[in-house]
Amino acid sequence: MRTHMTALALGTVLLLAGCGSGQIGDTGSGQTDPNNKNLALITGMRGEPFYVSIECAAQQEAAAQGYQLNTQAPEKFEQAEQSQILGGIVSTKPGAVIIAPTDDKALAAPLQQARSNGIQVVEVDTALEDRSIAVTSLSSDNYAGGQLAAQTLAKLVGDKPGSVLALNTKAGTSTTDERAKGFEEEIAKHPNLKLLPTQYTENEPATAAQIVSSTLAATPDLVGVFGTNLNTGEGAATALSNAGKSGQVQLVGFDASPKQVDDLRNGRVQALIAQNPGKIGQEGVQRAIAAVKGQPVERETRTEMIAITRDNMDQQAQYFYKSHC
Ligand code: T6T
Repeated sequence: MRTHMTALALGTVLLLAGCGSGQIGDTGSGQTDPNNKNLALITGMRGEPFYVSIECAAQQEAAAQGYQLNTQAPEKFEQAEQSQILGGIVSTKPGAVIIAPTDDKALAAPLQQARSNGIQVVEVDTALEDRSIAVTSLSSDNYAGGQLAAQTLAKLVGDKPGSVLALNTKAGTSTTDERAKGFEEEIAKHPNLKLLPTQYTENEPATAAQIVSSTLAATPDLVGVFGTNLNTGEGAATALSNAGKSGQVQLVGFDASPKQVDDLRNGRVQALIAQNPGKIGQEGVQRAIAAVKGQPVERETRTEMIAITRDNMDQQAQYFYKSHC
């Protein structure tokens, strides 16, 4: 089920209420020991504030419930290293693995193997294309987030005609692919805005910066940029600032890292679509424990997002991400 979006005037909060599918996930046929108190969390990238915020909340929840949580992450947002980490964790036989898969296909086989070994699979943030492997998935409604970004950008640009650019991360990243799609479909409703072909940055801020610099040079009527996640947004802000274009080309980012929040405050970014990673981490652990115990868990849950601008940022500090617990 898609969440309902309430769009208010720019400068006020745009909130997407969390909501679920109502369906119950399948815990699989492998034997899970209901008394297993060991859980694992594998995020998409070590030290990155979105995932740090998930980790902090997940650790807190696991400790409160008397569970051990082994947290690991690849150095880069990269499926080969993440699969290796998963292999090591499966051999320690936790009751559940809570994971943000870095690729919507490549992680399917190792996660299916985990499931066959009686390990419950809980997806947080990103998800596999194959919906039959995880017992439950918790994430923002990323398509709606992309639409919200487009609406926010369109309001910032106003009637001015011009081109807009979306920066995606790596093809096969379920979240940013959905954000880019929502953005593209919503921008199409604004006849003054011409959408340039979406560009992939491999999730590297430096690549995002290069793409924005070359787009600025080739597209004199560029009026807006959407960074579909933290790294693309941070890179875009750097490039616009280096070119002296901050505030002339409107930049809407996704996420709310300390750097993105600073950029919003100092006018290098005009709006951020913030997620609620703390809730995703906390509920991810709660779902994992329920699944280990054989209790029913909702198959899909969407958590809220919020559009933050300089005008309302001080009231929304609870949405800012953490760089350490
Ligand atoms: O935007 C988040 C996350 O939702 C996405 O799946 C990957 O990128 C981030 O971790 C931010 O870098």
